[in-house]
Amino acid sequence: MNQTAPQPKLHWDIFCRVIDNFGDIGVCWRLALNLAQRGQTVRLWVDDASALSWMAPVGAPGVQVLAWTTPFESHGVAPGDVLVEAFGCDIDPEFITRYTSNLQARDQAALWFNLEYLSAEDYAKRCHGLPSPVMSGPGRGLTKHFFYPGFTSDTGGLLREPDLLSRQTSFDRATWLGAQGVAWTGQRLVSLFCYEPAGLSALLQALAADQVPTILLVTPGRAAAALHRVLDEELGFQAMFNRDKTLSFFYLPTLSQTDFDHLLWACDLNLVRGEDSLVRALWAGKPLIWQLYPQADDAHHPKLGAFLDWLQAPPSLRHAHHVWNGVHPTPPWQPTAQLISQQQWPEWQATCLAARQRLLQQHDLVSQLLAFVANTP
Ligand code: TRH
Repeated sequence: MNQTAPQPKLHWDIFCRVIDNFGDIGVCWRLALNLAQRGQTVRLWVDDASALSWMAPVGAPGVQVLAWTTPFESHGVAPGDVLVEAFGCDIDPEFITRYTSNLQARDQAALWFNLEYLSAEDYAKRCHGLPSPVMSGPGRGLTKHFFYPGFTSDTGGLLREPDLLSRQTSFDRATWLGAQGVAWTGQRLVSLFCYEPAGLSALLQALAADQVPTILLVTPGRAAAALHRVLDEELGFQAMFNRDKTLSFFYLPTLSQTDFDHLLWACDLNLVRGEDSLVRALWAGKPLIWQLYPQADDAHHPKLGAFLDWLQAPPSLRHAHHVWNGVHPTPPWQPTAQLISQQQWPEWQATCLAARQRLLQQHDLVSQLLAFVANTP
């Protein structure tokens, strides 16, 4: 469901600091693109745009990427109508000073959002949309608003571009795989995009032990490195591991975000991580196992629990998530082959499709942002 009411054409400034990995810029780029697809004009200020060279190699009409430097060089750019601070970054005071005086001159309220991380935990519902009065600095007296993405209609929703379903419908799996050089003759396909999951060895053993031939499509970077480590240091010494070569490996280059989506649509099971790839795997509508960004205080454990509850995951899918994330390691008496097997596929598939269907009934994140903006005097 997309909100279709005509929207004012506004100028947006999105600010993004790349802390770690690719999620910060990945989410901000998708947000910028999504806004531009709906007629908005977007400047994306980012302190490290290097990943965009492969994530979004051709850019997008309506989106301008600018270097967010320290000290801030605004290059004389006047602030737009809407400000978005992604993931708790702070916009420079010079820019806020100009934004504030523009608002005062036009007698307008601030359109200033603090875009937060995605979680299925209850706090996202409680905090979504809350005002945050600015008490000091050049923006003193203005009000920002918290914008929490989420999985239910009482949150800010998920990023979903208007043409997603039509693009999925016209996607041809065999053609796309051929173009990537994957020699696919009907094998089960599993994508691997992860950190260093506790359950990697268990999953590889389970896939190799299953009767169905599987190709693991491995993304570069941490996922490929983690795989090599497990193969070299653990499984390489086990004579029985993958003896029949049921499991084979295909190493991918970095893909554009568009092709990363295609990868998820092409696979039968997606192993994803972080934030943006989880959302994309949900839209792919295939079984998925999510690795959360590991946090020192195990804050990712309740986050995983909340997601599995929302997903209405059956016990086998919960178990796979727990093993994958090292939440409850596989008890020694449980054969790892049970972690994943062909019998579970229909149930996992039905669960993920039902979740996708629930999400499709809700407003997407950009529709909600636009509605919020349209309703602000
Ligand atoms: O890279 P991530 O692990 O990012 C994470 C999360 O954002 C998390 O919330 C944050 O706390 C942590 O970093 C520090 O995973 P994520 O969010 O899935 O982002 C990956 C992006 O990279 C996503 O937009 C998809 C994109 N991508 C491609 O475009 N091409 C590729 O080939 C690959 C492997 C990824």
